[in-house]
Amino acid sequence: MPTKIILDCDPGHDDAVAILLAHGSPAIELLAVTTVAGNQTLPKVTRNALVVARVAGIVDVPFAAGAERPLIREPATAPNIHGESGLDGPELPEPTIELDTRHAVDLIIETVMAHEHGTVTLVATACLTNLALAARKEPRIVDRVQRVVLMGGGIHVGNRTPVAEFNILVDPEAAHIVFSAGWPVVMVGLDLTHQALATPEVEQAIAAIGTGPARFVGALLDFYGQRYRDTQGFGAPPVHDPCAVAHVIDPTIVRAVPVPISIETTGTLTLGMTVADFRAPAPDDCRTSAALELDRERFWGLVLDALELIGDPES
Ligand SMILES: [Ca+2]
Repeated sequence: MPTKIILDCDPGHDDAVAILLAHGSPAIELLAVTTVAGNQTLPKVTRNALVVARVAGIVDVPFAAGAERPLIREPATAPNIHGESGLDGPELPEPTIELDTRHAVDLIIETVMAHEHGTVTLVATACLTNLALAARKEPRIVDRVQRVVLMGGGIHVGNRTPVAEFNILVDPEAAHIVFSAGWPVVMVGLDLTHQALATPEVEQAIAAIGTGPARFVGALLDFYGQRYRDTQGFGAPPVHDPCAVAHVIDPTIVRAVPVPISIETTGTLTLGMTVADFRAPAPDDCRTSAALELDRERFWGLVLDALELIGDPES
């Protein structure tokens, strides 16, 4: 049985790859895609999600827009990495599916409540505003979802600051709500995603598939890789978001260990830090875990297999 997921995202180059992986993997049933302001403004990331739906040939999954800003803080975007559109690089076709009229928070709640207890996984690859609002609006979902798997944070490294990762830093109060809600949380942070580099060999393997979606991903990675080289000193770009989807598909590819994790919401130098306590073995009731080890080859194998399976929807 494939795992049912709701994907909450802010496309975003790596979000686009996450959507394609979720759609193309036989191990995943994509129930809904929801968007939140992050890499770019809400209208831009929402449009981008619909663009990816067209490229991937997704026609029967609801897409809904959510929070247009963090709970408390001022909005922050990442045009330095994702460009003015949030998805710069490839030509972006006109979307062909309509946005669901519901707010993302309501779509998340209704979808979770409509499925059997313990069968829906929430996958978040953006700041956690929508998930926090959903948990507050309908607290029963906290017990009802199987777990939350999120790309964000990091144990030993940040990207937006020395110790904070973008998704967590943009809305640390929302992250605090999600990490302390009581549902199981798997944090797929920078320690893990910095191992998921789109090397020239990976780009060549994607190009060799030769389909429209593969060319789209290639153009995304060209732009994204250049920005990572120019602004962050990476030789090849870390493709963060599909790592969270990969953990759902196969936890032996993205390996996590239980550890208590708290979110810094008041530090002057450490705001948005995901503080993990490795001083002792995690207690039995620990609900959080951190992904630390990636099987790189099998991870890219999942992405390539998904692209192969998606084929050429527009031809
Ligand atoms: Ca993202």
